[in-house]
Amino acid sequence: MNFELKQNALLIADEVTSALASGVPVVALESSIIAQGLPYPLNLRTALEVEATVREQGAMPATIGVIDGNIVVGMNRGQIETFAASTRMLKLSCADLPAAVACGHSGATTVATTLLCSRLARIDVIATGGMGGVHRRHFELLDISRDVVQLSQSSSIVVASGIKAILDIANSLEILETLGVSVVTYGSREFPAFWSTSSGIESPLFLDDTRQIAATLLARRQLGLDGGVLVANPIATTDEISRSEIEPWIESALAEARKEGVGGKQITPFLLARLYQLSEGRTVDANRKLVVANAALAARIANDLDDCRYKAAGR
Ligand code: PSU
Ligand code: MN
Repeated sequence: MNFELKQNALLIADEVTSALASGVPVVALESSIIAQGLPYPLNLRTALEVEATVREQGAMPATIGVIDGNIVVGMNRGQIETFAASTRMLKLSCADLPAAVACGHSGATTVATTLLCSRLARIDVIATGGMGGVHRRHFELLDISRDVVQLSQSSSIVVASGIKAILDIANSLEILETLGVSVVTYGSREFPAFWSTSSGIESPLFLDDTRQIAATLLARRQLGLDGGVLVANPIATTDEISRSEIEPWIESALAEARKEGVGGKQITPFLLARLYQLSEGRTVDANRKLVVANAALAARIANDLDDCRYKAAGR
């Protein structure tokens, strides 16, 4: 077989290139939440609302996905629509990305892959819904999201509403600490639980000044520390589903996954889809609101990051 590796599989949208060149803050957005995390057509509505929110804050959105083997940084509307409507888009984690690039496949990027691709494009800030972590069944099947490992190797900021509540939040925080990721909760002392403001766990750090969050990433770089910062942004109390209400649904979705033998990269989309049904749409509505709020906060942090750099350069 004649096989030639492409010279440059990184396609950065013109708008994003100009923003990066002229110092307009850029926020990277993942596409697995579109292709696997939310149902159609709410996934499309959410993706567009997230992009519009970033723009309203004076920043440039860059939704990332892999199209025919190219890493696209700044997907256009048609591309986002295709990802939203597709029922069979691949979910690409870091282990899958090289083969997708080599073979010319298309697929959606998780937080982990988005971290990898956004570093290639020199984008420092990512917004998502909920960070991956240690799965609750880890004691019988070791399942730890690549999101955690990748953030420990990427000098970036991920803004999320904590770690998804379908996971083992306490152990996820432990492994983040082991790997040296800075975990900061914005505006609260308690670490949030994705759809709920409360996890019952005190946050490792809390900061309510976005400039201090930006400075934390720069301080990591000065200290020569690899890896980045997870910013946990609690869902608004008016939008949340309380922990006591959601926990029985999570338990029954987990029991179903177990019965049906769902595992690997299917488990997260399966649980999110079951919770959508069990909650009669409430989890998805909350998910949409929290990811929009995370995008707004990410844009402000990206802006502060640029200001900090500007000052540090003594200009
Ligand atoms: N946040 C959401 N919905 C999602 C995700 C995040 O609100 O669907 C996705 C992200 O792409 C994240 C992935 O990286 O879930 C985690 O998957 P896994 O547990 O297989 O690593
Ligand atoms: Mn996994």
